[in-house]
Amino acid sequence: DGSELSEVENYIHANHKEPSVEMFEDAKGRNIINISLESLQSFVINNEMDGHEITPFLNSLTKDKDTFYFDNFYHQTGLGKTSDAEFIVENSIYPRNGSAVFFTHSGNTYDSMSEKLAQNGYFTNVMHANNRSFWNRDIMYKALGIEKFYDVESYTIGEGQAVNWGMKDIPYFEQSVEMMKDMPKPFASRMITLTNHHPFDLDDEDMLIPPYTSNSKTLNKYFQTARYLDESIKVLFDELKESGLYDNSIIVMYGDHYGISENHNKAMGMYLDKEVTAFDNAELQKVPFYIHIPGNGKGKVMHELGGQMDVRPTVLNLVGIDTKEDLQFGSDLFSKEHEDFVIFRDGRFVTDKYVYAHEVCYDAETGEPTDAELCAPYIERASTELDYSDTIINGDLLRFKDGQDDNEKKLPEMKGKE
Ligand code: GP9
Ligand code: MN
Repeated sequence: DGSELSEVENYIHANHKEPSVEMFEDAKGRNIINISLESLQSFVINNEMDGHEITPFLNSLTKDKDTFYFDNFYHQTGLGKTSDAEFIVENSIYPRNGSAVFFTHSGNTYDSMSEKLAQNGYFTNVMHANNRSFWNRDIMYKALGIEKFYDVESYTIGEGQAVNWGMKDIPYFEQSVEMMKDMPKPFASRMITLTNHHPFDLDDEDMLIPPYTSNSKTLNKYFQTARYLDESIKVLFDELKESGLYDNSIIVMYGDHYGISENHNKAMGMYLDKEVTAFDNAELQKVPFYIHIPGNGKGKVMHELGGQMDVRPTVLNLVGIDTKEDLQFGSDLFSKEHEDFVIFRDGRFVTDKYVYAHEVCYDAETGEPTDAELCAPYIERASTELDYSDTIINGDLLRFKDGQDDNEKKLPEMKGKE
């Protein structure tokens, strides 16, 4: 039954944060272009590798008057990687521990951002040049109420336009903007990049900077593919301006998960010029988060501590859609009440004062272990929140939520390929 639901609802409503009055509706009516930046971690932003800027375009955005750049933002994914990030951004609910929720719970009822946008007149879609069944996306997107999936068959991959896992990001963005021109307006497109993916292979002509030199081939190549991803975003912005879509759109970008695992701590330590501890590994889970609103003028670097869970409420509030009654664990990053507390899927967490990793409580300022008691209340809250989230997924509780019982009928029909 739905009795578990009311307990979870009470917890979530007690933690609700009011949207920021200054930002609510700032992007109302505009197209939403939400980009998953494959494997992009924050340590490359505003940084250099052997004197080479790694992400010049994304760096310039951090100083742009129309851009909010969040430099204290974490991914919250588990084994489902890209798909977990998609799940979080759509639902503001934690993915599952030890398995990919896209595979295990694609039959559930959800109250996704896409569904909410569709109900508010947006044409919702995902653009990703891979097979539609990868990560069980074709099935899960139906459950998320996404109206159309532009998969690999929507793209033409010409000579030299594929590398590594598939279509290169630059031609992918070029062809995607062509398709956007024909979409009903306003549209909400989630775009998933691919080139900056392990093992970070690139054609010579796309290497815009040399590799790093360390004992990790992976890290060495990562800087080059990150540089390529950056270039592709610049191309996207140029194409959007050329197509006339730019002024009436907002561009949201998030790193989906880490690209460099703890297996490369030694090489990473060489690059960062320090020994990489469990504290540093937690800090390295920071991924870039950008909200670009052409003409807005209020842009700045935001130090608010947040995570992927916050994307749904933040973006919906920006376009003037309230999420007060929704079952979500994140909150609006622009809200004055937003709390500095980010829980990772594996139980680690970060607050403004502490970082908890591998059962050690660290002082966030010094990175040194501190009194375990100081982390205790947060450990409790982190486990409660993760449990509530699991309860929602395992019990398919959203089907009991008001107005969701006839979900099946309300969902827009999945549109097939043209
Ligand atoms: C595949 C792409 C990569 O379609 O999203 O997935 P990942 O391995 O990063 O989860
Ligand atoms: Mn990924």
